[in-house]
Amino acid sequence: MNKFELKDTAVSWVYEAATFIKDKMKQSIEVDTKSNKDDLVTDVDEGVEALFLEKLKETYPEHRLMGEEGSFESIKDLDGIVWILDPIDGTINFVHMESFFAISIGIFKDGKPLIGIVYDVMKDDLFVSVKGEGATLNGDQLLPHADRKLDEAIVSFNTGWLLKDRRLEEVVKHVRGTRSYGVAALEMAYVAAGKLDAYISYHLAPWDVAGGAALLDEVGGKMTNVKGEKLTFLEKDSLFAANPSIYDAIVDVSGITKD
Ligand code: 2AM
Ligand code: CA
Ligand code: CA
Ligand code: CA
Repeated sequence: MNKFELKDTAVSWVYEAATFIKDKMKQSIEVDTKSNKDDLVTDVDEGVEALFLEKLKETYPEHRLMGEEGSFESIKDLDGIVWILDPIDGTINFVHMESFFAISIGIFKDGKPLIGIVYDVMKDDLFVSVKGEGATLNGDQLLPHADRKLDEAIVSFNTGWLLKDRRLEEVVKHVRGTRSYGVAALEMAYVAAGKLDAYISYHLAPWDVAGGAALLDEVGGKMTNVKGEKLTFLEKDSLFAANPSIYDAIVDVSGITKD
């Protein structure tokens, strides 16, 4: 199996899933909560995951799926090829704003990213990476990160994390601006594309980060958890993804990753 063919197939399924999502948006969407009031799921999230399960069974029966809406339960390791799927990343945005949500896929081979896809469905922005081939946005090659000074940086995180870790106040004070989009995969893609300079979260799952991590790997982005440790892509964890030229500066002013 050729990595370019695999990428083309995955992209075609993402477009099919996006058409399904947009059709459902014209009808009615069933919204449920999972663990708490900000943990939403809809029948559309589940429908997209079912679409990928079906496609994989037909086309690549030896590949495994780790999706947010249930298929993750059978995945205990990342041996062989594993598709790590967030069928809709940014479900709160999907339900409330009908925009700013993404389909995110990281196709991993023996625990390492092979292909990354993050698709902003309503904006029609497609971020794709193939290992060793770099990353693209709508077909245009993403450039390696330009050097950035902290006082010219835009950093993204959910404002609620300030309540959990007051050290983020130092980040807010030292950067040009902060943003909060509520869609981790897209925020990581924006860091990969240099539209944002860093993204921080204290609670994400493998499917939130796998697609974005594949993109970031291909442009030389720096990515750890907020303790400065490597991500495993098997457990829930925090995330600190950054243009490598400001990662250390954020650590220096705030102390995150220390202790
Ligand atoms: P989701 O929309 O797929 O659930 C919101 O800031 C970001 O964090 C989204 O990418 C969201 O993914 C993710 N997230 C992870 N765990 C979450 C949770 N328990 N509740 C809400 N969002 C969560
Ligand atoms: Ca969710
Ligand atoms: Ca998600
Ligand atoms: Ca999701």
